Amino acid sequence: MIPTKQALKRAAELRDLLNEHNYNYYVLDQPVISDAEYDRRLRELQTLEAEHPELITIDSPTQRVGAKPVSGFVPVKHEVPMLSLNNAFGADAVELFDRRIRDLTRVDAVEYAAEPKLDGLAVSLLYERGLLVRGATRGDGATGEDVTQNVRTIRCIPLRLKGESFPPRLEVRGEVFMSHDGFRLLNEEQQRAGAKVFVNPRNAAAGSLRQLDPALAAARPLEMYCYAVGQHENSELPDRQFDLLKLLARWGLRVSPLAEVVTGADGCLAYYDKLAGRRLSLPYGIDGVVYKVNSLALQEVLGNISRAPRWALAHKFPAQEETTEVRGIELQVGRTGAVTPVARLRPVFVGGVTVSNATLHNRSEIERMDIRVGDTVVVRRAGDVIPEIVKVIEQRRPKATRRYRFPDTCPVCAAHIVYEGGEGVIARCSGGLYCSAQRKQHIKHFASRKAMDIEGLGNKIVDQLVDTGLVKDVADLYRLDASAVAGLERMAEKSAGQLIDAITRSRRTTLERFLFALGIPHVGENTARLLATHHGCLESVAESSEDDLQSIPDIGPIVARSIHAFFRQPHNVEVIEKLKSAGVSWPAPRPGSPSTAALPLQGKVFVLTGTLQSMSRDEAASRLTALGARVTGSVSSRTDFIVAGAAPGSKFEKAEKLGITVLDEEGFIGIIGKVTDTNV
Ligand code: JCF
Repeated sequence: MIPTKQALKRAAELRDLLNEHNYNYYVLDQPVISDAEYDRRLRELQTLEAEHPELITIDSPTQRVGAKPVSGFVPVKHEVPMLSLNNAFGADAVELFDRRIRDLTRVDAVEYAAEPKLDGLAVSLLYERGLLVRGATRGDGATGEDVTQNVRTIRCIPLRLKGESFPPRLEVRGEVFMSHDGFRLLNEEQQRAGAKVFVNPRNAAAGSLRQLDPALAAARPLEMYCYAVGQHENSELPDRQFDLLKLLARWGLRVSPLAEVVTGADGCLAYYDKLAGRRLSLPYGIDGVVYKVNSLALQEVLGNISRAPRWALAHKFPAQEETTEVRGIELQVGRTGAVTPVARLRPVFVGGVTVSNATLHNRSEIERMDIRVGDTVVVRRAGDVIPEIVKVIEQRRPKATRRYRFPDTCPVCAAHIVYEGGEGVIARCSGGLYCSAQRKQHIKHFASRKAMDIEGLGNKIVDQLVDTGLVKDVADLYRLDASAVAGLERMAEKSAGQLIDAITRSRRTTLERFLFALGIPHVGENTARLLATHHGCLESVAESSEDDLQSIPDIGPIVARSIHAFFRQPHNVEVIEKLKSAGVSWPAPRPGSPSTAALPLQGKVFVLTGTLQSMSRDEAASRLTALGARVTGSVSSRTDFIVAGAAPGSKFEKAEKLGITVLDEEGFIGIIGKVTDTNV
């Protein structure tokens, strides 16, 4: 059947509409029509095309998927080689890069186009008369593979360029990658289907692009940011890299919204710091930033050395994953008896520090991953998190290894280990304070900065004090004399005297510090502060019923039960009495100070981020809690205020996203000052 004029017109309309929607949705991330409407229009076009196959065009949105599986990929020779980038790992290398460019170009302050370096793979797109005709991988830079069918399935890649001003033949280059969410969903799907699970988003993106069946590739959540032009015909390009990016965006191609123009090495380094701070809150992985001399004329002057341009530099973040060997698996016994397995590693530099230990979390984690002594493993350290083992490289497992067996008894005191929690994941030594490991941790906690703040009472000294029997409980600290301490290994007389002075000074404390120092399970600094402000004196806390305790906002049944039980344990009462008779004391409550009266910031939830000029974060938290507010570590929809000091972190961005009130330091002081003046 010959299509009517009307059918022709309608098909063109639908194509434009659907392509426009695709652009709004996948390139701009701003959909303007609903998914349902999109699906309706797509079905209408599919019906039309089924009736009149001659209406099908190469840029029809129905033609993204549907190509037949192939048996291999055809090589593609890159007319203009696809260059790689020189890497830099520190500020010195960036300064050297900028100095060379200044020397070679005689320009004083060089402008750079800076952008994030995506952790994906480089791809070339060829457009002829605005239509996507070929997609190719980088390969070795000279020859890649034709992956057109798979590239066509990537929704943010236009099948037809927008506008008219594009060159008749245009090669665009960029990075194809997978977002963290896309990667997670894909792996969940793969796991359900019993298929291969990918190690990281980069491998998943590379594997997806090299899928032989485009229908499978279509289901992979790939994305792309474009950053360069390769071959192009009969046209003038802008004379700056940044303007080129803007032009690519006008043609409907996706470019990074984080690209910026900066000046000199300082500008580059400031950009690097900014991106490093945002790295973990971005929805996709970046492994550094890229600087390119902004002027294309200067780029020409500078040229390439071997296969990398002299005018560009990849400034890499420290690697977050490295491989190393497991030298041993040891168990650590914490203050409350929790037994945590720890891997001792051959030290490696990862995430900016040298890592020689990684947490193994718990028994089921070791069993799940089957981590063995002698294994080669991938360790990961992202941001400030504790290093952990991501996976075992089984191909590199030596012959004579054995499965790790979690013991039944505490490695320190030989008491039985009991398992708690849903799947018995928490292992706990049942030895209590008879276990010297628990006793040591308890003493370390007691002496720590936010507790009794005994300067100089470090891990090594506590270990010796307990091992020699000089200290059996925290009260014994106040009976130590300088000559006994000076007898410890590597303890000079002077530092022994200083330690005794620090212990003496710690006798004068506050109720909240003392309550925190006691190490009552589930009582952190916040709860200790609440107890101190609501009760005013230790006796009142100790005598409270569980119900009384629960009447304090933010104290729930588990915490109340733990506090109540603590003060009914004879050993604890005895140690508290010993501490008091050794002279540990705190100011009596001010008459008329609030006990259970409503506080001005009662019920308000605050999050602190960044550095404050006028006080430490601890002090800010202390002031807030004293006014009845709760201070938490992470931003959620329940957060009322976020206080952002200098250089705030990702919490700030999250708060902005959630529309939470952000206070700067002045605003914060205003609030605590005002309520302090009028209400307390
Ligand atoms: O994001 C990237 N991985 C990336 C790679 C960004 C760029 O601007 C690049 C690149 C590789 C080569 N530019 C070149 C010239």
